[in-house]
Amino acid sequence: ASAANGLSGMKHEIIGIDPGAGIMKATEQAISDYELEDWKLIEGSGAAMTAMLDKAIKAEDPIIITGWTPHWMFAKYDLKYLEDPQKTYGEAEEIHTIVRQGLKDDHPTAYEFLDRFEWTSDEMGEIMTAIQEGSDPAEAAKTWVDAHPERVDEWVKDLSPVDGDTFKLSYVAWDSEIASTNVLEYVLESKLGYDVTSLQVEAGPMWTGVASGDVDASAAAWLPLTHADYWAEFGEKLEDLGPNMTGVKTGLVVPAYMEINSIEDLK
Ligand code: PBE
Repeated sequence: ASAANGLSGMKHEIIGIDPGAGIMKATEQAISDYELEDWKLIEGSGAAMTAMLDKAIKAEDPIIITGWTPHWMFAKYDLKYLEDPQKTYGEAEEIHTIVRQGLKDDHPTAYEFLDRFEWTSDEMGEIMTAIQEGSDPAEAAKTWVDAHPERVDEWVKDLSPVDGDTFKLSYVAWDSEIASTNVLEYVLESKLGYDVTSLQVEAGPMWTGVASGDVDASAAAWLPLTHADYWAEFGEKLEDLGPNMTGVKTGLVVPAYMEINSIEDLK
């Protein structure tokens, strides 16, 4: 693997995901901040990106991807974030739960549950790994919820269940958000009596849906940086229930066998 560990002979491509993802905007910003004009950010999807990562690692080829934590790929492969001395990918990122205006009056039980909902990246990681190993997402969420009654009780204790009220969640098909949304759906249905529809959409429509009131809630708002543009556009038109997870991160990620350590090394 002569060319494998450095950058020589490597196509100057960063393997990205869906164009609406905040990490794509941050990566365009990184290309500008670090003067990487000869690098190209490739659009795709989370699934295509992890498929390419798997293939590269099996061949010990060099690869640079847009990555984030929590994600099962860090458990499966030996990976590292490239240092980001300019902090283009921000610091102290969090995942927030956002809800439509008026939700508190219309669905007080769901509102209170969503307001209490918070968990850790390790907890989410258990579900992500189960899904990656072949479990159906709804089944993986159910298994996790059933195995963690004390945690779930913190979220639903003393709330009055409803009788089949309909409720709409929206999310993007990022692995982290597939896990969280399936947990919310299962708890809302099995513990609180709602009839839930989870709409899989692009990032823009996810924010627009909650802002317009077409969707009740989403647990997939990455703030303050990753979704800063969406927040600037829609923040006033919805309610932010605060973080459901802290200490999350985004950046450029490479296999540990690569000899570069910083985004600056791409120049
Ligand atoms: N992500 C995962 C999303 C937020 C969740 C980092 C890919 C994004 O970049 O918008």
